[in-house]
Amino acid sequence: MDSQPKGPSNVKRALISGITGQDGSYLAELLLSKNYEVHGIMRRSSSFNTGRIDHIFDKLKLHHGDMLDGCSLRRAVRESMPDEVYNLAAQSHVGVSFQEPEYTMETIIGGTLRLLEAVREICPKARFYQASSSEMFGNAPAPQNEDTPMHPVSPYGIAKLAAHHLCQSYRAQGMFVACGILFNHESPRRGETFVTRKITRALGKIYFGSQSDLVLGNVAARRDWGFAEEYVEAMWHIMQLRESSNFVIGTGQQFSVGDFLLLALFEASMEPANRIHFNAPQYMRPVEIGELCADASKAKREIAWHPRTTLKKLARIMVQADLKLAEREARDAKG
Ligand code: NAP
Ligand code: F7E
Repeated sequence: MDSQPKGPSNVKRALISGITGQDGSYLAELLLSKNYEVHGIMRRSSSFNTGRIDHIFDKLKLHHGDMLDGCSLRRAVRESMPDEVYNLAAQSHVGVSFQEPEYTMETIIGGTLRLLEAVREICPKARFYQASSSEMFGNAPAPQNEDTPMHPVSPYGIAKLAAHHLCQSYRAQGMFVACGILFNHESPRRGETFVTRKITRALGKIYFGSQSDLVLGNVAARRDWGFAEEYVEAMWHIMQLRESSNFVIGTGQQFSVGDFLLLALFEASMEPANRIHFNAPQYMRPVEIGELCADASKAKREIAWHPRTTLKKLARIMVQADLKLAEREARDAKG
């Protein structure tokens, strides 16, 4: 069955897996601003998991589904009949992937396969975006671009590379399947266990007295960090091209975790040196990637995408948001 019957107004429809995540929420906002009908797949949880999309909840069409459940994915595709599918759902934490390798592989490889198959079966002309990752490069020398050989070291990176290869196969079979190889991107909506947000959230809580110490792992690791809101713009642009291909998206600037910590401390005007601990064994990874840095020249050339937010500015945005959040929590706690 082909799926392109549009509504009377010819409105484009998008389906986002992982709509409740950091990127899903920014992408949903972007697509709504472009007048898309936005559908999202959200999984059942025993507690609310819609905090990042509550402000646009009424404008979205949400479908219960899980990347492990092909029936639910097929139903979501059938009910939404999308023109564009954005596959953002994943167990996305690299550290956790060492402890939950099977679940990580299942959500990322199996989940991507199930969604690709559902699209091929129900709406083969729909365009498909895959959230590939710089973690796929492993310890390949920086800077990394679309042609850099990939040697992933974590279960997460290996799963993302397998899903990336699956996407190349479906593209070769004639589907429009675009892969964005995104480097780390952060925001005040970043999950609180990723290192940048862990740092800014802790500074806010330490400032307002609800946390005593910040315990970190390897602060020497170097990453290429950008602002998530700008990265979802790249996703959309990649999906509007005549032909699908792979794009590296990143800033081209590399900083260590320690550098980010110093920027965040500066923005918060804090010096709690004796409360910050490094190299804690529980946060060290069995295998670590030393440095990642994007060569995003293809994106600059072909979709005119370039990052606008420096790491210093990103640290300021995140610190200010987390100081406000911690202040609100402190006020609520007092009653
Ligand atoms: P995130 O905040 O962790 O969001 C992940 C989303 O996937 C959430 O909506 C989560 O639902 C959903 N999900 C997880 N397991 C699922 C399952 N079994 N079935 C259905 N949904 C499931 O991640 P993000 O930072 O927005 O990243 C989006 C995508 O880009 C991910 O695939 C990630 O691996 C990839 N990526 C991220 C970065 C980055 O720096 N942020 C870089 C490269 C690639 P809940 O809200 O219920 O947990
Ligand atoms: O770690 C080090 C850690 O967990 C960054 C995901 O979005 O980006 C993300 O993966 C670095 C690593 O991100 C702590 O060892 C030190 O070297 O914030 P992270 P990540 O692993 O780079 C890629 C591109 C994705 O695709 C992923 O989905 O920071 N680090 N101390 C720490 N990391 C954490 N989480 N916690 C610490 O205490």
